[in-house]
Amino acid sequence: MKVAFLGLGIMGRPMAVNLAKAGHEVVVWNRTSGKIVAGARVAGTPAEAAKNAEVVWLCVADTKAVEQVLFGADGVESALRAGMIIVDSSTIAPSASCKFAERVAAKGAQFVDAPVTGSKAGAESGQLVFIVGGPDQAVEKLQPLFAAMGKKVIHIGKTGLGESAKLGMNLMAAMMYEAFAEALTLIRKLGVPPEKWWELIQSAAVRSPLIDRKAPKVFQRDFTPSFPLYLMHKDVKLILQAAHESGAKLPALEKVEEVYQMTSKEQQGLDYSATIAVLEKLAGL
Ligand code: NA7
Repeated sequence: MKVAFLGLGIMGRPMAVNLAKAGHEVVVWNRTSGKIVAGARVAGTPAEAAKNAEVVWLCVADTKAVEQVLFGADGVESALRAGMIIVDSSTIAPSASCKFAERVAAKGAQFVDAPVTGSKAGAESGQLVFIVGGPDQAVEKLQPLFAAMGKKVIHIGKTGLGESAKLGMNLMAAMMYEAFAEALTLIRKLGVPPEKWWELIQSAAVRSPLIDRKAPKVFQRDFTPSFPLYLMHKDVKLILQAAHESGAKLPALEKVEEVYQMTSKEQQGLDYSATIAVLEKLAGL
């Protein structure tokens, strides 16, 4: 298929690489120039990338970035045609996805929200899970592209529900990591050897694949970003916004957000596991 891929960050670039590898005709664009993808042509603007595309796939930082790429200067909007499908793998506000879908539909194109889980490693190995909201027939047409980048597609329902489901999942990720980080801080203060404690966690019901991935790096003080702190903070704020809009109350997540607020500017680009440094500082460790 002819695909324009917009946004070549930690997630977007390997996704575009896998599309090109699978034989699709890929044109890429990134806000900051200089990023290339083997087998893909580089376009100068989102509009140019989208010009002859059947599918325009976005993976950019946040709601504002999606709006700019779609509707800003030289955005995709001017290239929209009937039958075109816009797919957004960025994690953004579900209510914004619905608004973008309406604007895109005014030009006869369709919008599918398809945020992902699987992190950097999943994007590189083509093992992402797509969490999808949008019309059945558009989602069906995208199957060969999903297959090139991922191992599973969960079609949750109508537009916006992919993002809503992703926010529910990331709420758990932020809180599960916070639980681990607070527990590790406490046991160190109490004098429990961390390696003995980790042995216990590995044998207990609280064990989780998420913490299994994060903990060894935390023990090595390796905060190389797999999921950058600034993006998890963005998601925590999106979750609180969605809670506000829907009338849900999330008192524990509000507290977690306070921890994110205490992170330094230097920590923003590190993995979100670096939030443990805030707890360590508060504990005098
Ligand atoms: P990264 O690695 O931080 O990459 C972010 C990408 O978004 C990168 O290509 C940025 O371009 C692009 N970006 C950021 N702001 C804009 C604006 N305003 N306009 C156009 N492009 C922009 O993030 P990930 O790849 O880990 O994550 C991407 C999404 O998936 C995000 O929503 C996550 O929560 C999930 P740059 O190179 O900085 O010019």
